[in-house]
Amino acid sequence: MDFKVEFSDLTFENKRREPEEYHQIALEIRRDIIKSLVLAKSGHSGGPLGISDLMTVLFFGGYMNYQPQNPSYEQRDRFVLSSGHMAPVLYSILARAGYFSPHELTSLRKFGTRLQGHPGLDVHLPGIETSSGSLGQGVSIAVGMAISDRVIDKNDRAVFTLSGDGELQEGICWESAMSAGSLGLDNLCWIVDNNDCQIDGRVKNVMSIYPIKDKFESFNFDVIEIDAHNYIELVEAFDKFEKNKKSKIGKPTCIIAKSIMGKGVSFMHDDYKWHGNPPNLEQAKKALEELI
Ligand SMILES: Cc1ncc(C[n+]2csc(CCOP(=O)(O)OP(=O)(O)O)c2C)c(N)n1
Repeated sequence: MDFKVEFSDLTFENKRREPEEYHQIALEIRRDIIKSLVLAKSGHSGGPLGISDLMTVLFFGGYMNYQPQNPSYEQRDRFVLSSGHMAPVLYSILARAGYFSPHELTSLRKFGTRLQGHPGLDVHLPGIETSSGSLGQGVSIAVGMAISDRVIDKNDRAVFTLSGDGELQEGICWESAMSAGSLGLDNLCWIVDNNDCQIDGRVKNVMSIYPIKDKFESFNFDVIEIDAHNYIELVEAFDKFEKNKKSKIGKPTCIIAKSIMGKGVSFMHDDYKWHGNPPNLEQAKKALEELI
């Protein structure tokens, strides 16, 4: 098949933008996801595509304080991808932010590279704050980071973490939520990727975690429900978190982001069977034709 995978050199600044600009960046991120996965021949397509809009606003909308040229800059905000299997979206975001060359995205899931199937500290990829992939552990680590910032060091840093909705079936998530809520960690923003899909089907059918909002509210979170593909709602949600943190509201923020697995690619749209599969060459070509 006549099909060559190439990555652009584009990088993006971290600043407030108009919705159309976010849309264009998110398209680049989605193209990266498809390209890196078709080369890897394994990995997760659906979740990363579904959360691309949110990740774009978070990293390229001026909501996180970070310095790609100085990744361990002490005052940086931290992002923990608790759904470690969604690594392709994080790798693309970090490359496009300037942490490493976008050409490194060709090495996803290859032996000995820094872009392993799940983020790992052992490979020293700039921008990765912790290893993750064992569901539930990332959120507990993020809560630990938020405790060290707010309770021990008393600094102004923020901690963002992203978990899946299926991931909420792990008991450790609720221990983490209880700690965060009872300690009033208003420097913590917990994002739930609510696509209602998980590896074996619909979350509500496999083992329901609904109502998500009531559960987080009962643990003292300020809960915001949004459409994860609406840039206005995304911006409002992150603005609200900033406000909560600044005014020291005494509650962590939870953003329930209603997303669509496989968003942007017609044959993956809202289909849990794309949770853990890569596109083949033909499918990648078709997906890239749609992502323009
Ligand atoms: C502790 C643990 N158990 C099982 C898995 C295998 N696993 C990886 S992703 C996944 C489903 C997660 O569903 P969800 O969080 O909704 O992610 P999505 O399908 O939306 O990508 C499972 C069971 C794991 N990574 N960690």
